Amino acid sequence: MDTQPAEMTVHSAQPYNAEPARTALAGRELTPVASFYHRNHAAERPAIDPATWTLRVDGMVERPATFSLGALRERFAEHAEVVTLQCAGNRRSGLMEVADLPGETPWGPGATGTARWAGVRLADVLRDVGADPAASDVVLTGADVADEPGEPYAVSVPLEKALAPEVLLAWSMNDAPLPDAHGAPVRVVVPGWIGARSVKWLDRVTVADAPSSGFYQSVAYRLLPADASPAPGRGVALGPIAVNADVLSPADGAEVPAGSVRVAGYALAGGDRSVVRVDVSTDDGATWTEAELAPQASRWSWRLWHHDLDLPAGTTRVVARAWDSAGGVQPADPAELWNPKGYVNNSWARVTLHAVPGTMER
Ligand SMILES: Nc1nc2c(c(=O)[nH]1)N[C@H]1C(S)=C(S)[C@@H](COP(=O)(O)O)O[C@H]1N2
Ligand SMILES: [Mo]
Repeated sequence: MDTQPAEMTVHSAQPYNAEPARTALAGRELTPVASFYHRNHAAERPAIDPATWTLRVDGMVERPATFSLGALRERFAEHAEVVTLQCAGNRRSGLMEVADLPGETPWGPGATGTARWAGVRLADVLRDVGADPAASDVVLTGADVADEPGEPYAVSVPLEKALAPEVLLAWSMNDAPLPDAHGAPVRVVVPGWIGARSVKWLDRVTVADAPSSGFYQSVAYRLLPADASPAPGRGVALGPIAVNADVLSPADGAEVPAGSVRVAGYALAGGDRSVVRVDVSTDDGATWTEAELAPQASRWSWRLWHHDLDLPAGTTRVVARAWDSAGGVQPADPAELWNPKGYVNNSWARVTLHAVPGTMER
């Protein structure tokens, strides 16, 4: 795996929010850790000693329990899954071109990445403590506390998803120990759901009869109509990712030799849907050609695609859109998608290429 320090666009140093260039994600089933985006809410990463770390599991359970890392490893079988994480704010910059989103991070195309995560199934832990089947939600709390809102990072997922076999308490990423920056010693990985549900630096798992009342569940990560303002409980809590795709290479604005140019990207269906088709257009969606889809590493990972274009000299805007197995297709226009927190920009992917005639050295 690539260990070179990758160039990241740093949106903020504290909290550390950074994304790779789109080309760093191109053509790879697994994103090297050095090119994996970072999305944090607290200025400081919590300092956790894995030797003394414990996970508390409580709430509506028969036997509340505390597990050390060693206890998790001994008691439960290890499972690995290739999973794409994607921040709900990925591609927010496209919404900011429609109308400003003050205070929100202007993510480009890189707030997403795919890794092989290994750890134990949350379901196995919940069964071990006797989670009450009458419960509805599982609250996942991290050890990090942001000054605003001054509470630990906590969100919830429905009990049904928490019990699904793909949801992991992961201690490894791309076959190496989970890096501190990505939530060591243990983070949650909730495949198919927005990145916000994959809680890092996991501290506590609480079985409950309601979603988390914390800020990150009740105010943030909710989709609001364009004319509403965020307030507790308003809007729709985001869960499964909406079908999305992007062009990953060439870079937006790249100069390429005229003639045959390979355009490559990813598509992600989200939830338990799958990508069934990706189209490419060079006439702003008047006509489309189907791209070639690569085999998928797992049902929870993105689907890489490519398409060879024959580009005339001059400027061409390349547009791509994906379809999912529920018949969902990406919408054309970010203006229709604009929302007050700037989530879920899944409008058509667009990059502009400048093709230069014949004389370029190859
Ligand atoms: N404890 C904790 N978990 C967290 C966050 C956080 O700030 N604190 N950010 C969430 C969000 S919004 C995303 S998109 C992913 C990002 O994971 P990464 O930084 O490993 O890429 O972590 C999620 N889990
Ligand atoms: Mo996120």
